[in-house]
Amino acid sequence: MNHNDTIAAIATAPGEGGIGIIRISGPEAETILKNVFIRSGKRPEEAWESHRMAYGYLTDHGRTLDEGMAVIMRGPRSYTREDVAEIQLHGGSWVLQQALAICLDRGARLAEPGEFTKRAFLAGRIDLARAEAVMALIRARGEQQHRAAVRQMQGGVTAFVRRAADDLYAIQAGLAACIDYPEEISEEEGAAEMIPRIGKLISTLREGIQERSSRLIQEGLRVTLAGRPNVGKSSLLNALLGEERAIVTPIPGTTRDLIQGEMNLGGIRVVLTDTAGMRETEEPVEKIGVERSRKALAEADATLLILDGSEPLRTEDRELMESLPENAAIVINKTDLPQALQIPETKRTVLRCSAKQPESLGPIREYLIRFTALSDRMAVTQPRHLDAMRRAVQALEAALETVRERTPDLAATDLQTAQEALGEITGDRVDEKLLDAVFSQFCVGK
Ligand SMILES: Nc1nc2c(ncn2[C@@H]2O[C@H](COP(=O)(O)OP(=O)(O)OP(=O)(O)O)[C@@H](O)[C@H]2O)c(=O)[nH]1
Ligand SMILES: [Mg+2]
Repeated sequence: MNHNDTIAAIATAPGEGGIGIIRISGPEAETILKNVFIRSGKRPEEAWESHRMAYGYLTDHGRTLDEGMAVIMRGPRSYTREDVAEIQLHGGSWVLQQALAICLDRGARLAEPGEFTKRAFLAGRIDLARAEAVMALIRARGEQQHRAAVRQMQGGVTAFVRRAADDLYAIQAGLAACIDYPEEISEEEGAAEMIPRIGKLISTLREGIQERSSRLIQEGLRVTLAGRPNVGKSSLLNALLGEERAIVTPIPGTTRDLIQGEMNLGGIRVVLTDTAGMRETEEPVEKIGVERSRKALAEADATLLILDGSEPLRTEDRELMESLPENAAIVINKTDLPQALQIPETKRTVLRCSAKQPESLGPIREYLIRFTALSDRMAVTQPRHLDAMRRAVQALEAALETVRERTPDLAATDLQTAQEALGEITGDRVDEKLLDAVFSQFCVGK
């Protein structure tokens, strides 16, 4: 990819919209803009003022395509630090495709996904974690995801990682000094000094990782509704979602496959999974369904074991009560009917509701919301960053081991590996391959 040419793309989402924006960045941006956009009430030779919107017409060799507004933002005061032109037109896809084609005809090249942001990164305007935050923000599907993206965009992740990298530099320098100048400080003494410092850095990074909170933000809370057939799992799923997501019938064994729906609790996405009623069966389809139910149960962050309050406890209910993990709560459903259920003593949380009475579902929501609490020590949330942090911790642990064994010179390589892993997060140390991998996940025009 050439980083000195001029790129162009439609920056707005595909489809019809009130307005659509063409974005151009690079040395030819202004020339192309002047060539295609005729300002109303101004002579062509009159200079364009930077960062000021002009009203006019997009034209192609004298033929008017659309009316709109345009602006030139001369570098370095622009998103990419290059000259950037933006043309706002009516947001029809044909108009925008034509407008883009005209800009390409005048010498621009179609931008690759994320190429504008990549240029901002290469120009040193933003670090890699902040560039990724732009995409995370665009993709945010809930309050907590959005909050994490804003924190990352404002440099929270970068600051955390750079502080760790600085501590690591100091450790590396200390270690190098005692290897290079053994007359000033013995290797033994020097190494002994490093042990608590490396240990502290490891715990700082470990704290920042907070796997559970990160996964909650990225993937949401996985909640599985379990129970024998006909207790009202699908009815509860529908009632919690407020929509008729799953089929409900009085016939036991109605649900055969996993059915999922999403809701939002405390700003966290909650993915509810309704399962096939658990029972011994020889019926092949249902058998697979029961297998899938077991798998969903194993992967869940929280489980609700549904029981039918209008019937006495059955063997299947009892077996599930015994086999489900400790964190599974019991939900006694059908409280609108005369109650006939007696349950054995249990340490589990027991909730009561009726799927037919939406106002009775409050306790279930309150119970689940407890699982959505996030750690305030969490520093990184994106999978790529978590992976790099984990590798840094691993390398530091290896270094600690070597230093403890009084062979500090061998620790240097591990410390360097840790330093490189941290550098991948901010982009202080990256290769073209990693950059391409990161930016290819962006939208075109961003
Ligand atoms: N009165 C009453 N009936 C309910 C309630 N919840 C579910 N039902 C009824 O119980 C029957 C079974 O409901 P489903 O939601 O299909 O039960 P399920 O657990 O998904 O059953 P399977 O898919 O067969 O495992 C249906 O006739 C529902 O209308 C409730 O709270 N009160
Ligand atoms: Mg069902």
